[in-house]
Amino acid sequence: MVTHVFDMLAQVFAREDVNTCFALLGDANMSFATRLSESGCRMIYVRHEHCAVAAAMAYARKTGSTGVATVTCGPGLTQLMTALPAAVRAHLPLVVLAGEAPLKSGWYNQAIQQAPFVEATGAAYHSLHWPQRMPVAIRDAFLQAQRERRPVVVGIPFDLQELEWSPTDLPPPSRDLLPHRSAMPANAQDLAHAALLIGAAERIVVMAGMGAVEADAGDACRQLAERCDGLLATSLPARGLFHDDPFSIGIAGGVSSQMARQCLEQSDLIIAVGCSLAQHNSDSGKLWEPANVLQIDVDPVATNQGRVVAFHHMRADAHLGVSGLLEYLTPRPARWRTPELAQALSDTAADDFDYPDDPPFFDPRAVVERLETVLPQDWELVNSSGHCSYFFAQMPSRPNRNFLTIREFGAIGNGISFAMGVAAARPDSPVVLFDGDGSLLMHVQELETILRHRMNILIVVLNDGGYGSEVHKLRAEGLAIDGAAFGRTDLAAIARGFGATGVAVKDLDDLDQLTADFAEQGGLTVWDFQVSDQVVSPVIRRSHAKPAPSSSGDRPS
Ligand SMILES: Cc1ncc(C[n+]2csc(CCOP(=O)(O)OP(=O)(O)O)c2C)c(N)n1
Repeated sequence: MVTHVFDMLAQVFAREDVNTCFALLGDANMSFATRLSESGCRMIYVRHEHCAVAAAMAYARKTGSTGVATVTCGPGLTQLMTALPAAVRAHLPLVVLAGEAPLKSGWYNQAIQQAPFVEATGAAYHSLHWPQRMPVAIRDAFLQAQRERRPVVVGIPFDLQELEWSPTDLPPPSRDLLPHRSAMPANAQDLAHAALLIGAAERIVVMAGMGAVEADAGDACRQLAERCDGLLATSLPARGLFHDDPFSIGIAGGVSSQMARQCLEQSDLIIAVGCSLAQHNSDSGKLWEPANVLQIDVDPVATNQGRVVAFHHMRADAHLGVSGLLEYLTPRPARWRTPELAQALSDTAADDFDYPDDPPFFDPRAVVERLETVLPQDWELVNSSGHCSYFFAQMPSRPNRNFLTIREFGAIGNGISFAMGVAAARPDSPVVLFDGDGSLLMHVQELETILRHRMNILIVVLNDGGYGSEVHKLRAEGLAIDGAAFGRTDLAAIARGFGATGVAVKDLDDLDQLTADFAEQGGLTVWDFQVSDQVVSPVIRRSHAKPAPSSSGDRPS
């Protein structure tokens, strides 16, 4: 049998231990993808290229491996312009094999300069035009993606892929070459300095980010908080790292609960562990002063996203840094960590702003409160974006190991893809996606992919009849909401149209039975909750503080 370059490409990917690839086929990648599938790799064939890369992102986050996707040239590649920057900002290693237009033709309708598109997103692009070099170049793409923690796209003209290939030895895979990176301990001087800062502070909050999650520093952070009479918090992606600790205040950031905001305001030292101190993490600097921040990180920074974020730094792995610090600290009496505070933390609603009932629509807070109690603890949860994400962020009992949110590029429409990536990574666990109607409809075609690949996904939609984020902001500015309030699409009927289970939930008391039904049947289910568009998250109440009357714009449901 004749061997082609596409056979070799598939072999090189297989040697990189790629066992899952998200794909949408076209002339410039279908031979490669088909061979990769034949090599035993699980192919997840999606309906939009964006979703291939977005699903690979969630897969990479959940498995700790490099996410892999393949798209065709030209229009296949240009569809990636929202997913790639999101992956860059979330520091996710991906390798994407994109076709390129054939070199032999003087004209090709799908030809476009691909490198500028990809490079504009912050991802790397390598155009491979010399077959003999491809095995090493692809291996190096895997090395680069892992070392730089960003997407690397390799573009290969499809006429080159069709060339005959004389089999030769393939290079050792990236796993044989990637330098072993031992965790970095803290420097003794830095530890002493940090201990002095801690000694001088009275109200300390230990705040963990994804660096702490990855370094498995959760227990050390709990000990640190206990030893210095401090409280615990996380960034949004690290939500749930301290879910069962009575002195956890939950998420630090724009979506903080009212209690968390109070505690952060009282704090005189934030110890940010493995946390990049992004804008939203401090609610754009509103939650604390940078002078009160000690950052423990392998790559500490003075500024991030246009702000000074920390004056005190310790360069160390999150786990080793915090454990080292523990040796320098003696326990202090519990003045802040009182039983009364623990009680208040567990009893106080995230937001108790009073909104009048708006029948027949649910208050989104009531929906989330009920979901928090009925959904099994070991199901995987995926939070999407939009106004509803504030409400879905308030599920304090959920552990981080079953939680995923990737929001660094602020794009809506990723929820379904992220849920598919998680379902691929954790096939034994049901996945619950929390989404808004606008975000879901942006890539609703993927319901078919979920069904075809027999994934167990429950989609919970807070359906407020449009782009709630925009509706609330326009209203607050006294502007017409027509461009964002479209009326409530019947999402349950849409789900049924795809062949899934769709339920328009009318009574929260039905949720126990509905949960039991989904647990038993599996597959794809959509729960459509029609929620009031009059309940505004505190995030928007704060940022648009001048409510002005305007019509609700609801179409009768
Ligand atoms: C790709 C993209 N397009 C537009 C926006 C602007 N935007 C932010 S939130 C939002 C509304 C999302 O609506 P939905 O998913 O229904 O959630 P809701 O805000 O109603 O809770 C929009 C359009 C965005 N962030 N990303």
